[in-house]
Amino acid sequence: MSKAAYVPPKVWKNTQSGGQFANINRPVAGPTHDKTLPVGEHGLQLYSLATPNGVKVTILLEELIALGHAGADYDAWLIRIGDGDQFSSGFVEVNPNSKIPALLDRSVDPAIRVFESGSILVYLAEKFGAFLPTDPAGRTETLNWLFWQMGAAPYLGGGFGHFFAYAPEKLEYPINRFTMEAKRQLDVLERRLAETPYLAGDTYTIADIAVWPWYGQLVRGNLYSAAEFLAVDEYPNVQRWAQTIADRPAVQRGQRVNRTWGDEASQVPERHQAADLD
Ligand SMILES: N[C@@H](CCC(=O)N[C@@H](CS)C(=O)NCC(=O)O)C(=O)O
Repeated sequence: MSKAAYVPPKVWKNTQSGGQFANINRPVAGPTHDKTLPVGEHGLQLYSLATPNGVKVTILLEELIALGHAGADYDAWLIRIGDGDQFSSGFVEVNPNSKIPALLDRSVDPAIRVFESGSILVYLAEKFGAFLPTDPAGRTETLNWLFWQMGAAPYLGGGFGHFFAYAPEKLEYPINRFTMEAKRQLDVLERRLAETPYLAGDTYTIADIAVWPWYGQLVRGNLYSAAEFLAVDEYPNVQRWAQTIADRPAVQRGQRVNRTWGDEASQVPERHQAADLD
């Protein structure tokens, strides 16, 4: 028997429709409770969780530290988004959008807040002069792919991933629509990475750091258990690039920070010094 078609009311009403994350979805912004954020001893205070958007920042910080930038040492505090930590008054002061990752740079006076993972990557790359080329062509191509990721990934995560993995029912229309788009995006990357080793050209940049946790992990079978469904063998250049990045020690370290799932040895819920990862 087919389900009765949904007829939208004249004015939308908030009826929870279930599915993973239903408990944190709400139609308004702003804090739900008063709570200040913890502060550690380093200049950089990161408030995050090891989701694809979160690990972009910890991977870059670990890369900067590996390059010898002592000022990139950081405190990483856990924000449990399933428990609503992103709605505390302290978090909302750092990110009015209530999403991880959020960074507070207290090494400058007054402190600078940085939210949106793409903005955080640019901020850190410029602060330390690394992973963002300075010549106009290289810088622009890096930003092209960084902004591509910021615009594209919601179709992968909020679209494909949501309906394929998390929605309470398997619905053919949205799964088809977003699979079409996810595969198109993978083909965009495949064609680019057939031309150059990294997204912006010959060097590894913040564009690769932004795209890898989503599309690199997808083709490596680590996102939504969707590798077979998406026939990821069709994207050999994306796979080659994804493996090259996965092999970097800083990428392996960065992925463990603020992680509270998977095998226990890989979990580092809070990071305050390099030794926490050793
Ligand atoms: N465009 C944002 C997206 C951040 C985002 O969606 N974060 C998710 C986790 S990956 C989050 O905090 N969700 C909690 C919520 O929506 O309440 C960025 O790149 O920083």
